[in-house]
Amino acid sequence: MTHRSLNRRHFIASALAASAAAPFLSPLRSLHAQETRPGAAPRYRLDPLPYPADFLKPAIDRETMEIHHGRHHAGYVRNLNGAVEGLDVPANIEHLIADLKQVPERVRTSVRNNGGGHANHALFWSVMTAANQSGEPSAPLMRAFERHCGSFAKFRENFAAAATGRFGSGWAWLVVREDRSVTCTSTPNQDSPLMGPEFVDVPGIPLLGLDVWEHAYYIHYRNRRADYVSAFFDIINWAEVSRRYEATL
Ligand code: MN3
Repeated sequence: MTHRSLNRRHFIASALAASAAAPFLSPLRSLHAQETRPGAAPRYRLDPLPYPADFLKPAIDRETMEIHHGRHHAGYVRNLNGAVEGLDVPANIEHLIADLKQVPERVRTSVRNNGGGHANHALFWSVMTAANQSGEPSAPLMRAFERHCGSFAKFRENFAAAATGRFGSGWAWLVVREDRSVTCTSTPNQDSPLMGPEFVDVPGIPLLGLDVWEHAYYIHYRNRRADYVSAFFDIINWAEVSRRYEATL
């Protein structure tokens, strides 16, 4: 193992450990508590949405939320449980996808897609809230935007560009990199920055994620992804994103 990958492992592990104390990981704590006897199933669980399905409208409509959570996210969890059946894997979904190389090769692609899908959507629900509760980034996060992106406005520009520029299905991200800088990036499919340099262009700890698969916006926005991305900025749960950032400091 290279020095670099040791560093990355240490970075991911310490950031995950730090963030385990934060309220936003309470769904993940419940996954932890669920780790039971070998062979017990299901290993991973779909938590309910942390708010009613119409809580985010008009930015995101009720029907989209119901289908997205109740069918798409549920499908990732179900398929993930099928893929890891009988395997000794971490109960914490973020730990699982941060160490895909430990997953047997025959199910690695399925765990990458469905484990990524589970982790990404769990994060996604948590970083959104009603527009009148969106708030603003904490002072430390605002300083990080200024230092690493140039300004908060520039962060928004970069994040929107990552979201609208991702061809096909994928995600836009705000991540903390190993050098502790924050930056915007995107991934295809259900890849997560947590998966590391073997799997993604910009590895790191995701603070904010935006699903830009068509299933995330097509009912209301049809093909107008840019309008969906623009509306997303109104419903970012800045308290949660700031907590995630401060857990990495
Ligand atoms: Mn989705």
